Amino acid sequence: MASSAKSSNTTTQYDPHHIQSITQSRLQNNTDPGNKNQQYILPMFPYPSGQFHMGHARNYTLACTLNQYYHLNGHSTFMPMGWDAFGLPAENAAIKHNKHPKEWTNQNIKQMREEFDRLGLYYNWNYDMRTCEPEYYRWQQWLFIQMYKHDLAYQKNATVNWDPVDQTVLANEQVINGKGWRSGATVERKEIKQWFIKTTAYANDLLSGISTLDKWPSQVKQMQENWIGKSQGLDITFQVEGTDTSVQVFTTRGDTLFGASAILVAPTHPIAKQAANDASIAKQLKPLMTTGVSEAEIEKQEKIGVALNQFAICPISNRKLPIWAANYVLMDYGHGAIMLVPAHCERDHQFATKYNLKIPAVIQAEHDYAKTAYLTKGTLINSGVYDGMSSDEAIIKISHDLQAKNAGKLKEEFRLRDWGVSRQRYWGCPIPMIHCSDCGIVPEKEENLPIKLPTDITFESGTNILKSLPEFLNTTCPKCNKSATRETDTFDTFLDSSWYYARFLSQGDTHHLLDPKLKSSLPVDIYIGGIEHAILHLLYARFINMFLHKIGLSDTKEPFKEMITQGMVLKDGAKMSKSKGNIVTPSDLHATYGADAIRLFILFAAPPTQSLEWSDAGIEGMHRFLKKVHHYFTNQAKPLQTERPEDWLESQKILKQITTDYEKRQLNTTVAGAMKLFNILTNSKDRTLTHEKIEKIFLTVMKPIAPHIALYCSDAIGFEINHWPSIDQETIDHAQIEISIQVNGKMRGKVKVGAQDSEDQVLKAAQSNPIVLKHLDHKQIRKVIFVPGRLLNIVVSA
Ligand code: ANZ
Ligand code: ZN
Repeated sequence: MASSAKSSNTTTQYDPHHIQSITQSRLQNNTDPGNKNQQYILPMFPYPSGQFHMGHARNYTLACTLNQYYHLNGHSTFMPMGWDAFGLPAENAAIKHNKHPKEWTNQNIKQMREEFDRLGLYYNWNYDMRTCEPEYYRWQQWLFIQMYKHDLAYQKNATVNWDPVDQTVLANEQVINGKGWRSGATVERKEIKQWFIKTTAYANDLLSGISTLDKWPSQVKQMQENWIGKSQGLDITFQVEGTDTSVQVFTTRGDTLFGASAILVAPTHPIAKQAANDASIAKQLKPLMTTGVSEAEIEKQEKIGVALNQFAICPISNRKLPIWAANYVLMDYGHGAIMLVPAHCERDHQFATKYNLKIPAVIQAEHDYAKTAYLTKGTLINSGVYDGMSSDEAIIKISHDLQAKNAGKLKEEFRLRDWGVSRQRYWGCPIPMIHCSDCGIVPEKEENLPIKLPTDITFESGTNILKSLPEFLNTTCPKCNKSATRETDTFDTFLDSSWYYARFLSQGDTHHLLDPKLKSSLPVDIYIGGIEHAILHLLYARFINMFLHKIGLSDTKEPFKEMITQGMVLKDGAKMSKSKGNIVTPSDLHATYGADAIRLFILFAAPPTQSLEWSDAGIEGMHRFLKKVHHYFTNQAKPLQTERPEDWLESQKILKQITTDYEKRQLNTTVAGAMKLFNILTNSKDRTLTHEKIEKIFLTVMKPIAPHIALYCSDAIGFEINHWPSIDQETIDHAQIEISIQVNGKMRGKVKVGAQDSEDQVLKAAQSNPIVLKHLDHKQIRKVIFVPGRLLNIVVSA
């Protein structure tokens, strides 16, 4: 506070809740979409679990702060919020508490919405959207039918995790150490018909698009790239001895063909199924299937196999290789079959060791093959005409030789699989497909959408509810009008969240998924969310947007121009979570400190992308700072009619830095900058005209980070915050500063120069200083060391 003449204002206590109540109504600055010069700012919408945690508070504060910043810079902003409202937790809660999932969900939404308001997180609630409402999922059904018509959706048999006790399909994360999470039963693999979206059709686009995402974190781009996982390799076809069938393998190491000592197929490969006609083989195959289907799960488990008593013939060497089924061969990668090369692949080495298969080495190396595989490429040995070639030469030569025999070729393979979107669950969007005994699969007529999820249900029947509801199940075929049945699977909730950013723009529109007038509002300008969504969610959203682009609903291929991945919130170094019992809830903090202190702490404690360590002292500190701000602005002295140029210069340098930090999304240092501005004010003995101007700058830069107090204090001094302050670059450029001059490391004087002056200009100024000149003594300058803003050291020869 300015210490000269105290004003006559009576000192009031800092009361954040009171301040919030009188400023709140003026903080909403969101507009409708479609405005010129608009920023579409979107934090990932939440799953309405009912628990509003610090991670939410962080995500939604970051977005709000950027929103206010852009608003002050003359942009209109669109920042909607909605709810990712379908999914398993609601269904589980429904079973547990005997409550309808919708009731549970809506109650949670209500609670969480209150938290948003309490924390001053002002979203455009006119666009509130819930994925469990028919007006939302109608367009999802429509979208799926368009994908089906474009040959991007299909049904096929796929292996799922099956809980034999609960008689239900389990998601990978519901399989814990090979057991069902609820029943504890050993999980089996089971094949059922499921719906897929053909993400692989866009594999190359998804990969090449990554290079256009220059405002995405490189880490996230790398994760996307790895997930798509393009591999260069060879397809090789082996004849099955004594039959006219063949088995195809995909290998990235065609150079090791002569090191193959068996062919392994997946337990559900046609050859294994055929062999299972023999009851004893069928029995042996069973244990290969009693494990989860996720790659991570498969990687962990012991590698086991069964000899199928058949042989494959190598197309190049004509060697006979035994065919086995093995649990670690995935049916849906490559061709569901591999050549076993124990000497050069670690998994294969383990397998061969267990079953006493040969380990022929074909790459030259000093290596103990009894212990491990040798993985590096090199020079071929024991490989007939290919001996002496490098691995890469051999791959090319072998591919030519295979091609000549029509037994293989070079092949690009993607790790990316098609996206399984079927869930055998009630609480999800019904898949709008009909099964007719005459016409097969027929999409529902678009005019009949939405296919509503029946709401009058009970969970007693346990398994698939939709199957047990004749009103839902029975319908007529849209093609032939005969009686037919509906698909009873519902969509994976990842589909719900893969296009919501587009729908927000047209929320409530009953004619279009996205009004053509609004499609230029895509892409989202700034998308903010947790790193845990770096792979699947972003990939699915990118895929769907590429499809929207294809059918003319989006102007761009990519949905999100800039991506900010926020770090985790930690306490004592561990993730803040209910299971660890180290939760600090925003609502508890709010009761004590109010919204502004929480927002300030969240922003100040760490850069957005790094993890944030919770600290009680930290929030206390913010609270104290706000108290001082409140006190300063509610106890104002009349300004002295003088200026303080040095304080003005300082304020301009800080303002410039804050502005740069906003552009770099370094929101933590913008808070530090605001505090420095405040220090200029409180460190000054007098309140001058200069300080009056700095006060306004301070309150303006506070508005995005602590909006309530900023408005309250600006009211107190009769100032209206309405645009970002322009930087007085003149003053910064023409500022004079003192630079210390050394000769051979010894201080010889100071010179006044321009703050922006170059090394040469400072050297000239130094050379016109008589004392410095004396010490230079016409000697030759050997080196000049310049520390801008501080020092110039001239090194001369002795
Ligand atoms: C022979 C070989 C020799 C292999 C060697 C590797 C090293 P990426 O790079 O991820 O594409 N593979 C192929 N299909 C498979 C399936 N369905 N399930 C499990 N494994 C499969 O991996 C390609 C390699 O993964 C292929 O190259 C194959 O093993 C294995 F020294 O073939 B390789
Ligand atoms: Zn029909």
